[in-house]
Amino acid sequence: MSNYVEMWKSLGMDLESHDSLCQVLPTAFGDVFLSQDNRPKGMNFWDMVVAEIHGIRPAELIEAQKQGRKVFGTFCVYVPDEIVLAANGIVTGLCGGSQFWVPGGEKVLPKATCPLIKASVGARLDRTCPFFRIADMYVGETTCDGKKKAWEILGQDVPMHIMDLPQMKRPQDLEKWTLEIANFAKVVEETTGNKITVDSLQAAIRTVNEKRKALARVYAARQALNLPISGKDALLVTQIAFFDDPVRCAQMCDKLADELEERIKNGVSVFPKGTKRLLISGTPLAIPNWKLHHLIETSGAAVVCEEMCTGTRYFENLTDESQTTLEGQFRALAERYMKTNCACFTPNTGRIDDIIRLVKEYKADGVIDVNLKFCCLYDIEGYKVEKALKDAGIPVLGLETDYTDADAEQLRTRIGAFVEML
Ligand code: BJ8
Repeated sequence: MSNYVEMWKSLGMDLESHDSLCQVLPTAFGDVFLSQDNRPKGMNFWDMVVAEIHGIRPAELIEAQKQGRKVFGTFCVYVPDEIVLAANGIVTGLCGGSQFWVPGGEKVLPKATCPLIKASVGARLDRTCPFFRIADMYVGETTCDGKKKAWEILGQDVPMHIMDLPQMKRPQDLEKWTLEIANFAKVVEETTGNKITVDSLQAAIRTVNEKRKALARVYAARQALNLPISGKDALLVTQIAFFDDPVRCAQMCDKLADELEERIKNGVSVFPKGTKRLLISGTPLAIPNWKLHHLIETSGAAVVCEEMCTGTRYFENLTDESQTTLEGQFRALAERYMKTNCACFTPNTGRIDDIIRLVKEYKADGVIDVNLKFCCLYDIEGYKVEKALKDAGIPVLGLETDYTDADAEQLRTRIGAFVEML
């Protein structure tokens, strides 16, 4: 990634510190991904993207900014990309998934904060992530308490817009979210200088729907009994989807899905017959958090689905494309996004229904319900999730972890025992 030094300098990044991150990433990626046998050829694209993760896409974003486009950094799957695209803006995910950034976050946040939040704040304050430097505006949301308060620190020297997400799903909450989306549209129009029209929003809704359909095709291939792709590779596809251009993302996912469907026809599997199939539910796994998938897939099991925001919560449900007024489109977007079941909602029984449905669809032998340390929302909801799964006769293992490797061996033992029991 050394070709990008001048670009990083111009972004005001801390090059020395950033260098140490660049040094560890290729080894980690090699150990986790390139060590796998018989990977789909289509994964070459994602390997290339990761090899240049702080280079290729940031360079594209800077180029787009030179053409007058604005970049919006987001942290949650409830923020509607469609609104930004409709004003010719660009969306990039900003959630931090590396322990490398956590100490930087701990300088200003309590240690007892979820690692995703600490890493995101650390990446910004330590100036070691180009995406944080490039974004013209951050878009936060009122999901968990940790994020809400972190926005006040993150927004100190960058324009920050916060979407007030309802925490219940009553009719008045849908009304409120529709208004919140309409208000976001105004903010995006002001920031980009572009008007959102029925046509531009229609095109954006279609673009994002196509991306969701393509991701769904990749996931559908994981429902086959012979698994054409590992859980690690599928997770990587989803993680990169938060950063990539949505049209290219859909094209690459469709190409990969073609190959996976062909593999299924030809009986090609990346795991031996009889490998136990696990569904993972819980808090998101932001890039480069590959820890759990790697532990599972080197412990004799395969991950067949993620009921996570870096998984099905990202692409399930499409937005209605038939609306002909902006009001109707805002409402359609609100309806689509309110179908997502995050633990920040109460009650959130829809998530339990989702998990049980996904277990059947992906023919999972068991579920690992994972929680990022200090995420109370998913931790508390874990009680009901695990009870419902047990009641349905589905084996479940609850795990809590963070971004460090300190608990890796302990987790491996627990995962191994769970797989053995299945
Ligand atoms: S829709 S899961 S992306 S809020 S940051 S809640 S892990 S303590 S990320 Fe999320 Fe949107 Fe919900 Fe998905 Fe817990 Fe950490 Fe909070 Fe987190």
